[in-house]
Amino acid sequence: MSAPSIPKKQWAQVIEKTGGPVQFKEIDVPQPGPDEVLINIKYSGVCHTDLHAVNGDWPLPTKLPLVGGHEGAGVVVAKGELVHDIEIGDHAGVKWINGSCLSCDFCQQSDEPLCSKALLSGYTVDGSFQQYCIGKAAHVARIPKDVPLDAIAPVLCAGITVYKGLKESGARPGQTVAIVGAGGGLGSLAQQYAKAMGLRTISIDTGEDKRKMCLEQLGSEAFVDFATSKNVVKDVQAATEDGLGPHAVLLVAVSEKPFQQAAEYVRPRGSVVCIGLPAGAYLKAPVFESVIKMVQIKGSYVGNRRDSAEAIDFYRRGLIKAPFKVVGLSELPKVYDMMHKGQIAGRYVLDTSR
Ligand code: 8ID
Ligand code: ZN
Repeated sequence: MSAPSIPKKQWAQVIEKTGGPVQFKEIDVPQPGPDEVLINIKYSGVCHTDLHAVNGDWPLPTKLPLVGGHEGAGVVVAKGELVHDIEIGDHAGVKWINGSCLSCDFCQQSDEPLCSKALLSGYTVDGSFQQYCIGKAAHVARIPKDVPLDAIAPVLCAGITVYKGLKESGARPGQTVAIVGAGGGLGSLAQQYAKAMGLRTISIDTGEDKRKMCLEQLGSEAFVDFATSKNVVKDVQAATEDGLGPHAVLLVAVSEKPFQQAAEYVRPRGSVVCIGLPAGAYLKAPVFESVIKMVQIKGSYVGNRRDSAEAIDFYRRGLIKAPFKVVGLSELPKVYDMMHKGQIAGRYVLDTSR
């Protein structure tokens, strides 16, 4: 294949300072280092993490100026001289873990997200809200050519993260998982991965659109509306066949309250997996019930390279169908606005050509 021509300038969404605004403007196309590839991003999903980064919600500073985005799918257009296992023309994805040291205790055991030197796409290094993005070759996701780049984009963070979270939950086929924040990006994919893994799901979120999507499109057996329910704990338990509560809870909501409720409705010996990262939030659980019910509470953070490849393969095999809407890269501020208001059912994906 002849080398593609790479422009000097490109369009990107950039913040100059924490709090925004996000500016759609022309910036330089970066050049890959020896162990890096340059990916011509075609589509990028918008994750709530990107909005946390704009707002400065977390106790970890971002780089500035910053190009956000970490669900970027596209085509490799250049590579450094040390890169031998991915070729120009291959399809590849920029995920949250852009790179890691590959030699620390955690990297050696395939726990790359725990590497203290991990580079975070759209946070500590520029991400996928631009037409040309750099990724460390060891970490970019390999995307088979028969997989559509728009649909796979949300899998690159949301899909990998919920797939890993479901594995961490220990729930087994036939058991029930409550998905809290089920109507959002992670939540919608969580229902599909759970179903593909033989798990049953109860969805918790709010509004008619999200109820319909969860029950009619994504395969949940029950929906509890946290805004209208008089007693979420009772309603979630009542949604399980024997009334004892779900075997696991996946917390992907962006508010603190559900992080304080889950241990109350989870089934004895069940697990509560915390994934969502609401600003300044604390976990709370009654010690007495948690002890006598032998409840496990844990965190789960994206996934390693193997989890990423597996999550993509679930999609490739036709097991994952979650709704997404495509809009232009220029429309990112509108997407953030809807996300902030909780108005997005599923995921928005940005087309970087407009
Ligand atoms: O590796 C990780 N742990 C990881 C990876 C990726 C994303 C963590 N995250 C974090 C994000 O930073 C964010 O904090 O997961 C969270 C969810 O990301 P998202 O799915 O991209 O957000 P969304 O699409 O806005 O969906 C959030 C949903 O939560 C619902 C909202 O209605 C929305 O549908 N929700 C809220 I806000 N409060 C709720 C409540 N009390 C609730 N659902 C149920 N009960
Ligand atoms: Zn994300």
